[in-house]
Amino acid sequence: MKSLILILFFSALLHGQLPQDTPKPKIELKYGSQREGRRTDSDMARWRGHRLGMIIHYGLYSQAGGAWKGVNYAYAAEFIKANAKVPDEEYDQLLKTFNPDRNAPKNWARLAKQMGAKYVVITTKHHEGFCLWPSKYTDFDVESTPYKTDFLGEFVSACNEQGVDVMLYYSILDWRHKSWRYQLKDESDRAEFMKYWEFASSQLEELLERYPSVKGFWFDGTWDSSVKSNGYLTFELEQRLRKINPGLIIGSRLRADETGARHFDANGQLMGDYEQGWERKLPVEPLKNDWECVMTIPENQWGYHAKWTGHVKDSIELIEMASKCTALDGNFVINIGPMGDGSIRSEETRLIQEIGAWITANGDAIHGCGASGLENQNWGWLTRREKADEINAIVFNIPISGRLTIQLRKGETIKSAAIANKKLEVEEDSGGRYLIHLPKELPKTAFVVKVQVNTGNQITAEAAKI
Ligand code: H79
Repeated sequence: MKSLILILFFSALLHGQLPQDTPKPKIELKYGSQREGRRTDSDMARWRGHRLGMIIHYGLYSQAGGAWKGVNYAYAAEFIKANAKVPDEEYDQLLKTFNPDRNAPKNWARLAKQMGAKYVVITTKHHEGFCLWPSKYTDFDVESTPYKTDFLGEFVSACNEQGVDVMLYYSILDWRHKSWRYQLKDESDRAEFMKYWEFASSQLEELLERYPSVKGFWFDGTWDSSVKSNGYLTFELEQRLRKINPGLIIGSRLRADETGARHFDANGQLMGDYEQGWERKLPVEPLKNDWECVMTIPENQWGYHAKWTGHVKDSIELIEMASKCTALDGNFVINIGPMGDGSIRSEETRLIQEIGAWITANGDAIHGCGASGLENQNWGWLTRREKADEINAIVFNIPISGRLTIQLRKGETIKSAAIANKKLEVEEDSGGRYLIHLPKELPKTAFVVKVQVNTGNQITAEAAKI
């Protein structure tokens, strides 16, 4: 009898029938995720294929460069109003001196293209509240400055000319608008906040109507209780925007559900189109959802700061991050913070040129590629174009042995390997393991070994989810 009970117990364990193994019941949500798995339409496939982007932080804060009245504030330059506790009237003086070079929009679009960025995210309104386009809904905008004309529109046109897609950054949090609330303590707060929500929603619709070529929104400043405890508002806003442009791409940061869960609903499903929580950090393995990482060049500066502190990334570090993101099925977006007059600091110009030069030579291992379906090795990152029988081995760390290990899956074999059409010796080990012998003379920077693979029946959706 005892043994029968034991057998029944282990059999139940094996089949996952014990109470502790029963899956959590699904919570009925009205405002949660609207989709299972990734989007499969062509707009999303285009975004996913970009892999490399640029984000630009530009606003009134760009003129201050991280200092106020001669005092330097080390924390993020775009926070200068908060860092230096500048009253509105005093901050407003920056309107009078906002007069960037008229060529800035064209120059930035050209630089994005030069870097190999396939899309640009630009701040239309950051936490400070200043709008880079002439908005019907506020005077705190570019029309009230000596620049006068539609800076954002000029930038969108310049990007269109360069063939670079545009996404618009918009901060829901607004330090300037009188009706913004961090939390809703009573009915009067709620009434004001609803006014703010209508203001923000109208502005977003205005942006879509003014710039129909825009591909999506990059939302920020949605973490306060006023927003997250009213998740239905973010749901309704998402629907409202998709009505204007059904192909719109919206990151998860906009969204909260009715339980207050953000990015992922209470059932753990992603809300919006891609994971937007990868700010200045990268995952360690491919994710099941689409995702994007935004990265600063210095530690935590987005807007222009005259005095960068801490470690400043170099081009190879950023190129490796871009390669890693592609290998892990995500997009990589590098931030620049133009100066008040619209010019780009020399450190950023140099990085853009160096990254661009590398991408010109090796970009086909990044653009349009994704996870290889193989295990990444210590020497670098493996990427693959959908259904391709060619794998890109992007090498950052040359093994002392002079040999690259590649572990294929059952049924796959390597046909050949080459660096820039120069064939390399390939040695077969056991169990699908291959050793690629590197030549003595190697490029001075990261390089790509193209590996032709006989895939047998292995290339399936799981192999390269582009
Ligand atoms: O635009 C750049 C920054 O200015 C902006 N986001 C990037 C893209 C930014 N705003 N605030 N922050 C970055 C930092 C805010 C961090 C916190 Fe929080 C908000 C700490 C607590 C609330 C995020 C949400 C981390 C924890 C909860």
